[in-house]
Amino acid sequence: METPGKEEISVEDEAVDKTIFKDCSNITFYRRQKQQLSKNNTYRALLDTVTTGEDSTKFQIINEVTKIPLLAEVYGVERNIFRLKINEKTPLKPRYEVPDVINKLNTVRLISCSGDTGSLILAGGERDLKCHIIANPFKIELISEEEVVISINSLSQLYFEHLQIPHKHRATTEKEERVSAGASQESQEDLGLWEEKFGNFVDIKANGPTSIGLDFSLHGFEHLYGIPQHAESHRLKNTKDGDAYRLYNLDIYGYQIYSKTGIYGSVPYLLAHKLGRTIGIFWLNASETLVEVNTEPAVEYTFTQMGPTAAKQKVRPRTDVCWMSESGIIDVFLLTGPTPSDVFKQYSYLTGTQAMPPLFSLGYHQCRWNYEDEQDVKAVDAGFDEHDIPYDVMWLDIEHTEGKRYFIWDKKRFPNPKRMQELLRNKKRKLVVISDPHIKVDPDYSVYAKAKEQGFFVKNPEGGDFEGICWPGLSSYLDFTNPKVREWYSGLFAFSAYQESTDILFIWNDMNEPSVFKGPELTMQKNAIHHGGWEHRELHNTYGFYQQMATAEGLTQRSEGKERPFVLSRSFFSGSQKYGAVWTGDNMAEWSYLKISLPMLLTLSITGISFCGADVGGFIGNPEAELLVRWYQAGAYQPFFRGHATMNTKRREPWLLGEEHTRFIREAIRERYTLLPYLYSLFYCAHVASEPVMRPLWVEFPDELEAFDVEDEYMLGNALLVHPVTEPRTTMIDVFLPGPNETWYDSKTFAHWKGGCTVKIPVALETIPVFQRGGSVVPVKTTAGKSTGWMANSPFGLRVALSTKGSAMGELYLDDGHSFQYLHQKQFLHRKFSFCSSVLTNRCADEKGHYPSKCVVEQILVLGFRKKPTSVITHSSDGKDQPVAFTYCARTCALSLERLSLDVDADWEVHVR
Ligand code: NBV
Repeated sequence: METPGKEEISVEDEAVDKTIFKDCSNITFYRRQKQQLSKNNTYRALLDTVTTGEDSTKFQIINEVTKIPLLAEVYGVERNIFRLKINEKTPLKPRYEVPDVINKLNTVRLISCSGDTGSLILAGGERDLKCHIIANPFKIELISEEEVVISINSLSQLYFEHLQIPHKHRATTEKEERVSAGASQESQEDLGLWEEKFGNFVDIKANGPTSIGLDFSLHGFEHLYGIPQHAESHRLKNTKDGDAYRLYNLDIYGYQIYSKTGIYGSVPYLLAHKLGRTIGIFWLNASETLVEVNTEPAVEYTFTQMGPTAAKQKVRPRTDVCWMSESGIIDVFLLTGPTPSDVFKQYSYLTGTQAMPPLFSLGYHQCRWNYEDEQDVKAVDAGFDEHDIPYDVMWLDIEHTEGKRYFIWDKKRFPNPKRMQELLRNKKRKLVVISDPHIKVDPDYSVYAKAKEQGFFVKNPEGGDFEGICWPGLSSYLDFTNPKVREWYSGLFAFSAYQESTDILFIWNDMNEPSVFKGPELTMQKNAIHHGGWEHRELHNTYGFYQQMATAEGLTQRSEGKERPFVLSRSFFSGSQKYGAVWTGDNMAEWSYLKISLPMLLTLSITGISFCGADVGGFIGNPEAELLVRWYQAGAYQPFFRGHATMNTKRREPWLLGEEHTRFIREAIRERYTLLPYLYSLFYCAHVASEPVMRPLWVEFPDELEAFDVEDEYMLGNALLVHPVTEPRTTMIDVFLPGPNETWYDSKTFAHWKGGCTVKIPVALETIPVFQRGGSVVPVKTTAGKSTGWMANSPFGLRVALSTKGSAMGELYLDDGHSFQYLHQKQFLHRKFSFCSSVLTNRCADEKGHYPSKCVVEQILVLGFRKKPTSVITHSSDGKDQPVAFTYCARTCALSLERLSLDVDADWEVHVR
């Protein structure tokens, strides 16, 4: 087997050596900022320079010591968003501004209202929002309803390193330079101005120091979330000195948990929530970034001299956030909410919504590094049928290629890829194969030769192609930041170009941080050069984003724009949601990793990336049978559901751990399949209305303080509360059921509780604690098929859970599950089910959509129906009434209607009397 890369890296059952990766103390721009900011660092806005244009208001700010001017621009953006840009007024050359992430925006003209002489007030937008610019010291306050919500630079952490004439072209001595960088104590080497050492690596900085930073005080807020990806709690923690959240995409095998180290992807966006308001801060920067968070809790002061009514005064809590980036400009969006759902819409207005996934991709995926050959694939595929376990997608890892030459099959292992795909197609299943961004240096490999010829690789500082070690051995890396490279790469997925690929084959982009085995921190050196002459340091965090973009485009194009792509990417950035799914990388087969997968996925979900999952079972190591079962149960209720394992682990296909465990895994996967109509409808909602599929409790219960810290349970949509079991040998769990006015129903036993309390639930190994919220209708399929393809025409069921008022509501979205016809031809069905005054109705929720369906609603379950009905009658739109049989259980208050035949796409009513 030709895998020279593995000599460089050992694939053990243990996490990788941590000394390979930096912490804040090794990051020189962090040290420079800390050192400089400890000194007097005031900036002053020059309000006599204010100019107001169509789009923005501009003014200069100067550093009181250096007197070098910066140019600030404030934009009002549609939907109550403010944008602040700060750049050098006259940079020696352009600084990097992140392209391709932000949608086309409509700006709102800001009107300047008079402030006092030392300030300027800008107003605009739909609501009572004002932007107050204070001249000296420079500060901006964002005011809503006469209250300051966010203040910017109130801690004077604005930091901006100006581009300088490089060393060799100027006469300044190193000493002068250190002084100008505020660095008289540390040597230039320590401060990494023009050169930075880490281990054996030297980063030569052609542009010198270019770091930027700014602080934000969030008034009244103490709950912050976001800035993935970290293996950390959902709520952001206070950072101590030297332990900031790092955003730097890195390949960390078996990453440590409860750590602020950056792993595979970065979304430089956080949300803050308090009673009555949610806001967001989106720091648009693709270079290495650090975020410090510090909450000053609310303090109570007592004034003894005053009268009794004023005896106590509470000072609001406040959280200070400081963003620091190695390079680029300050470009920040303030999302003013005020509700969580407003913030989600504001963010997706900027970066796009979740792509509508093909239905099959919401089924179960079976992966392993590696399914060895065609025989293996055939046997695993048959195993699912033999054991009556549904699955949709077989995955092939790097060993399916000829010597890690992506797009070329290893013909010894896979002599007839088309035949293999036909086998899967006949089973109505799909295949996903891996395609990494590194390209083997081999002139006989056509992908390499063509890319080389056209100059499509990232360059080294000397102008040659950058070469690094990865799976294929010596490799070059495609420069996906170049639109021409993306266009060409997309073309490689055409059926004519990708030999023996068919339309059931989809793609997995791995190692796209990018991972470079012998590189600094196992990634690309920062002075590698991209299209347009930009250094890698400027755009590192968007490398994987661009690869996924090009891959998704390629899959769409191969079908002439007709079929939805599916692309899983390990690395991501803001906006990656437009191109497919992401997962949490190389986790371990340990309970603690199962547990942390929940906050990790919740964080991704609220930062726009709904289609996310964690390797079920844990990638590294051998899960005990109980852990594997629990992981399947959790995964069944998460957006992307894939079992995966590294090489050297024992085989763990769902039927290998004994009859009982197989049964529980089968049940979990089957439950997932019955739930697909609900899940698919949630994805539609994420796609069109920006609502995350998986939601932390605070999103659904924003007025309930107790919900703000919960991360061991979550809502799937607005109807299901899921509390996966993440501890071994659990027999009882505490489940927090939010909302004093809510009713919750155990989805299996139908037991119910009033919300606003924590209940103890007994659990056996087969139990998945899932609770349906009173007032909801969840559409399901009544049985699971072999794969989603087999279920297209199978009947629906409705799970109606009544609120205390005896009502319920829910929606179903349906289309062909694979094409773009829902978009272009409005071929979809959007129905709304409501239960009110003992009548369940099925009505159209969106008249624009048409998609005739052969499916019927076969079962209806009504939970919380207080008394036994005397009759149940269905009433169709053609006026026909028909009595139907029912069963009623007085103990559980569950009414069940079976063997119905109500068209899912037609209006009807069910009257319960
Ligand atoms: O391609 C092999 C693996 C893959 O299975 C895994 O899911 C990725 O996260 N890949 C990483 C590279 C090697 C990891 C040691």
